[in-house]
Amino acid sequence: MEIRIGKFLIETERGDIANQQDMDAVVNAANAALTTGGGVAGALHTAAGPGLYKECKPLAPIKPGEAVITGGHNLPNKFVIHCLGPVYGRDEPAADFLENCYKRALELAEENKIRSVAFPAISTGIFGYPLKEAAQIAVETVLNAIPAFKHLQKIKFVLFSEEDLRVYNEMLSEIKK
Ligand code: AR6
Repeated sequence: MEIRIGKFLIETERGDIANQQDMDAVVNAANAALTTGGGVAGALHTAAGPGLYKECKPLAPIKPGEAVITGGHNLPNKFVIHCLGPVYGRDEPAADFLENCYKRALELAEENKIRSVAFPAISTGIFGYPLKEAAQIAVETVLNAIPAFKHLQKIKFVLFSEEDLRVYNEMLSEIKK
C-alpha cells in the first residue's frame, strides 16, 4: 500500500529488509554491540558480508534510542542505519526509546542527504514490543517529521508477516481518511 502526503510517499510491503532494491538506506534492528545477531540484524549482516561488522565494531556500544550509520557493503543500498530499540519490559520508558530510534534514524538520513529509507518493525521481534503499539509510534514519528525533510522523499515499512502488514495498513488507512 502507499499513501502520499504532499510530495512525500509512505509505502508498506511484506518483504525482506535485506532485499530492498532502489532504497538509499535500510534500517537495522541492531543489538548494543552492533554484532550480527538474529532476525533483521542477522539477515542484513549476512547479505552485507563481513565488511559491515568491521565498520560497525568501532561505533559500538550504542544505547537504546540511539542510531549510527554505515555503508551498505554488499547490500543493494548505499547506507545502513543501525538503531537499538528498547527491550520491552526492561528499557523504560519503552515508547520514548522507540520514538527516539525513529527520530534519530530520520535525522541521520537527512544529514546524509538520503532520499529513501526502509524500516523494519524495530523491537517487535526478539525484543518483544507489541506490534500494534510499536507501529503507532513508527507511523506517528514519521508523520511528525515530514515537514522538516529536505532530502527524504520516501519511507517504506517492510513487514515480515501478513498480519504485521495488515496492522500497518489499517493504521495508514486511518490517516488517509
Ligand atoms: N526482514 C524484515 N523484517 C524482519 C526480518 C527480515 N529479514 N527478519 C525479522 N523481521 P528482530 P528486535 C521482523 O528480532 O525485536 C537481533 O538478534 C520480525 O518479525 O529482528 O529489535 C539483534 O541482534 C520483527 O517483526 O529485532 C538484537 O539482539 C521485526 O522484524 C535483537 O534481535 C524485528 O525483529 C533486536 O530485536
